[in-house]
Amino acid sequence: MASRSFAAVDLGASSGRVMVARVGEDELTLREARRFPNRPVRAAGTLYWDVLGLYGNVLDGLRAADGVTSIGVDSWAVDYGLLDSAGTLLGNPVHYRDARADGVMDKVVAELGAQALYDVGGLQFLPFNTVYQLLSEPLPDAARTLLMIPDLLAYWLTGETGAEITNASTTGLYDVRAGDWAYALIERLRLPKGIFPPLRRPGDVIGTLRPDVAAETGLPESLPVTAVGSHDTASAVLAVPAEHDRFGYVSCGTWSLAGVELDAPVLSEESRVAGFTNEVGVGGTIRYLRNVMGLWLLQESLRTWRAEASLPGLLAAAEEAPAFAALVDPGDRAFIPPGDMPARIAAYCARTGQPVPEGRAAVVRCILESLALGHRAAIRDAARLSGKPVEVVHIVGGGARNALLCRLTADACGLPVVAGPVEATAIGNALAQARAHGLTADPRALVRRTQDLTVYRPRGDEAAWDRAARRIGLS
Ligand code: LFR
Repeated sequence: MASRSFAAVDLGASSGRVMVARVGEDELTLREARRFPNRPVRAAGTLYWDVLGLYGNVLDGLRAADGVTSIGVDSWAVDYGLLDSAGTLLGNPVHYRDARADGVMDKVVAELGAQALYDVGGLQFLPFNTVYQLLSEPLPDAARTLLMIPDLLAYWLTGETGAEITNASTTGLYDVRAGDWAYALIERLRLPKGIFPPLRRPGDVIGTLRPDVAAETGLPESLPVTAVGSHDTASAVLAVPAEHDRFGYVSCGTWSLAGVELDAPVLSEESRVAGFTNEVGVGGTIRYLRNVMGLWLLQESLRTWRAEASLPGLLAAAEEAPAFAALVDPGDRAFIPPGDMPARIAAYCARTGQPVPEGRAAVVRCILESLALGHRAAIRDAARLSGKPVEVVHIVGGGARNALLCRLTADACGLPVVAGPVEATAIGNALAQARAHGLTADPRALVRRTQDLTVYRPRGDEAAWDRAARRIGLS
């Protein structure tokens, strides 16, 4: 394929961007057309995504993306909008960190049985999975179509509805073995079957721009919107610059999604109890991984301290702070909602008989060591439960920029860590489009050849990490 440009619309939990990627058989460069904050809004007690604000920013970004061959959209998973019969959005999409689904998962599990649910969807039990959000309140009578967030944006761009499978696989209502909506489960839960739109796969052309969108962005009406791994993590995993298949990965941003790539799901009881998910990847793979709380712990601490600007200084101070003074289990559900994170960390430490971290550097050290332990446990458990050997760990996404976290992860895992690319999600988004439009190069080899990567080698002291992991009940 001769070099072409692709617009990658990538919405993360804390920021969104429209990137223009130039892709050829031996070329991959990125230009940022627009970057914007993603600020959830609490109104009348409910936490919402500002989805129209995000879409407005996407249109502004596309206006600065002339000359592209296609557009792809990805975002975080599990959240959705509902359309009425005229295609109008009913209500504002609710943020997965809202409390509305609290307690729903436990009720559904009590009624249907955890293993029965896992056997169908293969999904880890997170209280905010789409299925529990949908069951948390009566659906509006007028609801006719459910669209996941990237599918909603693609609908606004093209007028076409559908459900891209990597994101559908995070709903809990997708049958991971059959590769279709889990209609029997949907019926048992008394959800209306008709709201789940036809599935589409990365590489499928969704449609071309609506005339009003073309007029507003200055892009041609004939421009296709191509389905990508619309779940951001699926796009990020496609961009892991692995050399062979014996790798683990951490897609590290607001969440750390840590695990391995498989050809088939692992649906055993042991896997369920260990908290593993079998999300669909690009190219029919399975992303076998666990959600580790991620940089959210740090982001919410900085927000509490109103100290966003002082991160570099805090990381330098954390590097000097005493090791293993206090540790938290980064999978603890108490850390999910927004709010005072340092207070929750202090409460965790007090509850578990550890010294409460004194000062910001100590809190940051605690967070980063705890995340490194979370990465280690997820990768080791994933390898053990799937039988897939892991010889190297790739960290992609914003966390690849955090040298201390990468180094601690290498030490904790006792394996080399390859960090980068930072914009893995946008790159994976663009590469899925490029493949659909004629690229023949292996995407991972192309990322490896063209992007800046940093290698961190483990510095020994495995016994200390083993002891630390045991303190918070991790492997
Ligand atoms: C990461 C991510 C995770 C998903 C979480 C909630 O951005 O998409 O994969 O579990 O957000 O949607």
